[in-house]
Amino acid sequence: MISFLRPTLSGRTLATLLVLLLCCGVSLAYQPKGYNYDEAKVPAYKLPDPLICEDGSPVTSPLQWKTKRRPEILHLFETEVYGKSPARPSCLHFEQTSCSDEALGGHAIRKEVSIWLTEGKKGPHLDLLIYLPKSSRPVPVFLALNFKGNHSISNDPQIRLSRQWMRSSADSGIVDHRATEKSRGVASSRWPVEMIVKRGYGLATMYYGDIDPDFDDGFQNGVHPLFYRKGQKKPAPDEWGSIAAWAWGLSRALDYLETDCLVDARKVAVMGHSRLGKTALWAGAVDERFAIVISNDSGCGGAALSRRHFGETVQRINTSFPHWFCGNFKKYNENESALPVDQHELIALIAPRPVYVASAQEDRWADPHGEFLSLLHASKVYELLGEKPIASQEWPPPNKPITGTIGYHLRTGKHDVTDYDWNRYLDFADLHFRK
Ligand code: GTR
Repeated sequence: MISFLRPTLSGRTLATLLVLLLCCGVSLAYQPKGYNYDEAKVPAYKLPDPLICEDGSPVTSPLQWKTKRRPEILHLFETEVYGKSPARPSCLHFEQTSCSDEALGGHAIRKEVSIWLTEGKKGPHLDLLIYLPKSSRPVPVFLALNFKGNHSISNDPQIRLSRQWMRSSADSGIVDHRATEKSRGVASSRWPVEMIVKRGYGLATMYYGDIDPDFDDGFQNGVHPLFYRKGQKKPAPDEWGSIAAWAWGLSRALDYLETDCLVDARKVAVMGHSRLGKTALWAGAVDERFAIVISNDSGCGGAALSRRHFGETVQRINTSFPHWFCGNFKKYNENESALPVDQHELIALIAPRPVYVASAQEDRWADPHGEFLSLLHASKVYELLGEKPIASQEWPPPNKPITGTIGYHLRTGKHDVTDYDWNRYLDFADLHFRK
């Protein structure tokens, strides 16, 4: 019996068991036990008021917001949450590595551009992939980071295969941390390139691991070491973690887009999903050149209010992903009420520019209701700046989008980016870019 079981277990059964275990691990990771998913158990909390200055004085004019309160909030997020990022490097330069006007069956232009961060061609560089509709005028563009390499967003065989470190995944054709030909198009369901181009928009994307590979290596790889002072070995507690670095990379992509005469760089919408949704929000807060900011299922450390302690918590995110935020953020593990800011003030930093937050009904780990409440509590800053507050005080039912300067929807389904989401973002961009 034993000798019969042994070979069976070490063969196919073992493989199946392993796959089952991994699957369980993956789904559990998105709704782990021991966290609150019950609205009735959300603790009582008091949010910091975005319109009361640190010295206790109220903000009563747009000028006061701009010159006093906004810088205060930005500084707190920089030093306590995401960490301060360096300025644009003076030797930043761009190199177009491919261009075709035969993309998408001849309907689009496809370009690849390398963004070099240091002089010459040494050191890390970021590879930007761009699809543009053929147009007689510069076009508005969605800019978004991707999780699995530029080649993963489409089956287009001309896209350069990423050579960067990636999380291994047999399903996605990523072997020994490197992409293979099998990984072409694996993320295409999240990237409706044709739909975007058909509606008159460009899409620019780059692999987030070009900026900083997403694992905790003490900030030895990626862009961080380029900026260390003499003798510095890792960022100080108030200096950039990985999210801030990814956001910094988005600004460098915008630096390039500003030089591309086919692009209307005053109309760039920065968008991101999940950890990259947190990143898009931070990019939009820091860099006011982004005209629209879109967060898809960004959750804890993104659009969701930390003080609600619903789903993922500050402690949990700092433990699972110690490299995402700055060192100082760890002070708030199980201590959210001590945070000098909450995430509605991240939204407020984007004001008066249009902002869109999307949640998914089954994505309770990301606290969909808390994502909506951030918009609601940021509304008074929009009003102060002459824009309309969010159009509904009530959390809307699924698939009933709210639009205006502040957009929101709760989609049915799980943590993902779907055509439903993209259609709403395109409608939102039409509303603001085509007026
Ligand atoms: C989860 C994490 C979330 C979210 C997500 C993602 O594991 O807890 O905060 O960012 O990953 O980025 O896919």
